Amino acid sequence: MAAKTRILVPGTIRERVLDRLRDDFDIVRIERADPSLLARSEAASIAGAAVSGSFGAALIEHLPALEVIASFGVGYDGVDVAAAAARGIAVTNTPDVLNDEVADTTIGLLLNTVRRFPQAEAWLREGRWKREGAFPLTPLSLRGRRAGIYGLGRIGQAIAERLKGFGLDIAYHTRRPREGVSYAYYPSLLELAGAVDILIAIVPKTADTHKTIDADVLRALGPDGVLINVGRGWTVDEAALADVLRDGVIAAAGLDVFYDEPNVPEALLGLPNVSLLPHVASASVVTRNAMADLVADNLFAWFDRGAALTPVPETPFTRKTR
Ligand code: NAP
Ligand code: 8YV
Repeated sequence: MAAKTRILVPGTIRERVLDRLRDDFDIVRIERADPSLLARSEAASIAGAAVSGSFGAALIEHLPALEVIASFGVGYDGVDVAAAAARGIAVTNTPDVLNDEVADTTIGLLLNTVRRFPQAEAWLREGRWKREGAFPLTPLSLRGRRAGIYGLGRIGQAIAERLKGFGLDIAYHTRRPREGVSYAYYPSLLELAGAVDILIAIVPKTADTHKTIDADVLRALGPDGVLINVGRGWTVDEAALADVLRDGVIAAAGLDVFYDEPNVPEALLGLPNVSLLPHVASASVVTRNAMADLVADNLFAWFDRGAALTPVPETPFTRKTR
């Protein structure tokens, strides 16, 4: 009987990924993506990997027979893609299956930020409605606003569709204008921020997006301005954001992602005009299961048919061409 293909799984991953792979692959688990946890002899037999989180160059280098890394999540910034591409190793992610969930969460976070629903519920639960009367009217509303989307990709477009239903005017910034959309395009983030009063960030973590939402961009958003970030915390200068929220330079912010998760800056935690979520935009059972299935299906497709289902653009390899 032929030996099963060996798949490395560093750290934790949704159990459903392992359940899907167990019968067909030999799964090797290590506590974290650290090459010192895997003897050279064992490392030599690893042909694939499934990971949720980090998979660095040192681990890739330690695995001479590695062909494919299936990453859980559409953002694959935890994987050293340049190191993988240099060796002809395919990297896959989980696009599309989470678009609607993440877009739904974005709208929920926007409403929580603008209309202060978490605070209103706390008011009720604390008995203040009975004792003190109605929850104060919210100074902010979605009515009459213009939303700017920083990153009009798969998820950005799903967010825009929802915002249209709310009757909002929509604009966007990406590096290149997107064909087939009628929203107003701004060639720079600063110009977009100056033209809207809601800025929604849904860009990947790359060298080009680091702290691009800085004091200048936030100032351009203006005193009624609302920032929503569902992309990566990496994109926001959090110290500048805390300053502008404290000083009323912008009105409010809603954040699902942070620079150094799970650490959230005290300066943000202490502010009343910020709504915070612990990176839950895709975190429903149905959507996380769909993501888990796509991780597993990418490994099956690679080893059974020679090509992954959703390789990232930097690694367009097949088993034949690698
Ligand atoms: P996508 O389809 O690749 O879209 C990315 C968008 O960002 C594209 O419109 C792209 O347009 C734009 N972009 C990239 N670099 C840019 C830059 N330097 N300046 C301006 N625009 C830039 O990706 P997606 O599937 O929508 O996902 C986007 C990101 O959301 C993921 O990478 C992930 O980090 C994050 N995410 C977060 C959660 C969560 O749980 N909070 C869940 C899912 C995804 P151009 O290439 O034309 O610039
Ligand atoms: C996940 C995400 O929370 O897909 C992404 O890029 O940020 C989220 O959907 C994460 O990748 C896995 O926990």
